[in-house]
Amino acid sequence: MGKTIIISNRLPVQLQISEGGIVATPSVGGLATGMKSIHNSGESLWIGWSGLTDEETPEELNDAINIALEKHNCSKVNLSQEEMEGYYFGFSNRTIWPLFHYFMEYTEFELDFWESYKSVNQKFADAILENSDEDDIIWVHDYQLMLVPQMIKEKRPNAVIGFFLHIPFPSYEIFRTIPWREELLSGLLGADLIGFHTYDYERHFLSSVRRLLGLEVSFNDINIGNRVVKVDSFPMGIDYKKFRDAAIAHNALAPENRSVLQKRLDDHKISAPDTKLILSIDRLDYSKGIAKRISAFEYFLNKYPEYKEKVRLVILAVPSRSNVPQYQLLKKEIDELVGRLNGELSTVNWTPIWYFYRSMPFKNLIDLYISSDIAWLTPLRDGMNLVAKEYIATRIDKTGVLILSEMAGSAYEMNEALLINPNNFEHQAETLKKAITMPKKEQMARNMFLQKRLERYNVEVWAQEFMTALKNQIENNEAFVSK
Ligand code: ADQ
Repeated sequence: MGKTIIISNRLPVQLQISEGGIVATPSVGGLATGMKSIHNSGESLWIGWSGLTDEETPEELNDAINIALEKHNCSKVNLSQEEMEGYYFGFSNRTIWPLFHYFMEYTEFELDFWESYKSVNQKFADAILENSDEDDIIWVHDYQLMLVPQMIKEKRPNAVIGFFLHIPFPSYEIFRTIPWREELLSGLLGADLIGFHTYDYERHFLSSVRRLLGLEVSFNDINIGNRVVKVDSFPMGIDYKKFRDAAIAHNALAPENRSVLQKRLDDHKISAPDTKLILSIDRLDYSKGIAKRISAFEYFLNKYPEYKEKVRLVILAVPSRSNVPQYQLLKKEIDELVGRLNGELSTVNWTPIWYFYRSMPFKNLIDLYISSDIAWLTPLRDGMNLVAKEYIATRIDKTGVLILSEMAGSAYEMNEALLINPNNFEHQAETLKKAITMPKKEQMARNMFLQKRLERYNVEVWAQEFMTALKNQIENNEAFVSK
């Protein structure tokens, strides 16, 4: 086998153009971390968009940008503002994203978006063909690039291609509403291995393939005539050691060296030792159920007024896709809900919700994780949800309670968490009460199991298992063809 080619919408580096030149710094997201072991070991190339449109990239700096990216084994696909509007903000985030998260009412079926998606996927496929050799292994990531596997296979039938979807795959009843459903499925079937976070997403996909394309599916193999496509679930893990070590290092910091946020959190603990801190961290996205969570919190405080001044909800929402109208409306709705609830219930000693709308540096994320008694994550749909795993990894002394939505992929592996239906306020109020009053011993017993599993099935293992399965599938197909 040759080198590994990784393809995702965004490259795992951030570009900064300043008078001093171009600086490319590695980004710290889950995917970048997960692929690090593969990307850094041996020969590997990562292909994706740089984060700057053509209009934002000065012509004279193009070569310098390419050189800066090459140092990180990255190669960029150039996209114009118009392409980003149609392919990314359009088809990816106004068609696929809402539909795959079961938000039919937000889904737009626009022919122009689709045309742009197709042509940008072709651009990615061309960049891969140009930058790879016959014996390379190609791993395509996520919903922005679902047509790429087939586009490569058409030109290079022997290419070895894996595809992983980071978001849910919806049920057939939802998926079949897409005007270009067959094209999307055929696009994916260019891959030799297709991976999902959970068994349910895998089943939904197989059902759509069987019913829409009429292909023969046996267990998790799809027979497409000249070869077999394997479909499997690979629940994504986190860099467990990184989170755990960061929490240990943070706990060991002398008070004067702690961050401003940590000092504020410490002061809060000292001045109100009986007050429980409840944390939620998400991208500001309607799929994450932030608005419902605020309403559920209000319901809880009204049902159990004895907890007023005894709990505080910290909401950290990361700005996301603010070019899409639905996200602008959601931001407004959350601002209003937080403002109203705080306005109605605050006392001189207590603000029920602390709301941060920003991206935070890693060290502040850790501050929040280690200082919170409870993590309350209520996505209405979520492919996996890594925040749930990160929270548990940072709980060095094993205390802390995770309340997690059943609608998150991570709920399948995190049975020891308190699982809730985000639409059921009554049950959530009971669950919050249970979390607040849970004895430490029980918290520790639950987290011990969760931590063990997260440590064992970390993100590196996830990436390696996918690569091993892909290689096995190629061997199986070679045997299949020679039969
Ligand atoms: P996301 O929807 O982005 O990912 P998630 O899995 O929770 O959701 O990952 C978010 C990441 O961003 C976490 O690693 C978290 O630490 C970080 N983060 C969150 N808030 C932050 C903040 N304010 N500042 C800085 N960093 C912050 C998509 C899918 C998920 C799937 C992942 C991985 O939607 O379902 O779990 O991909 O496949």
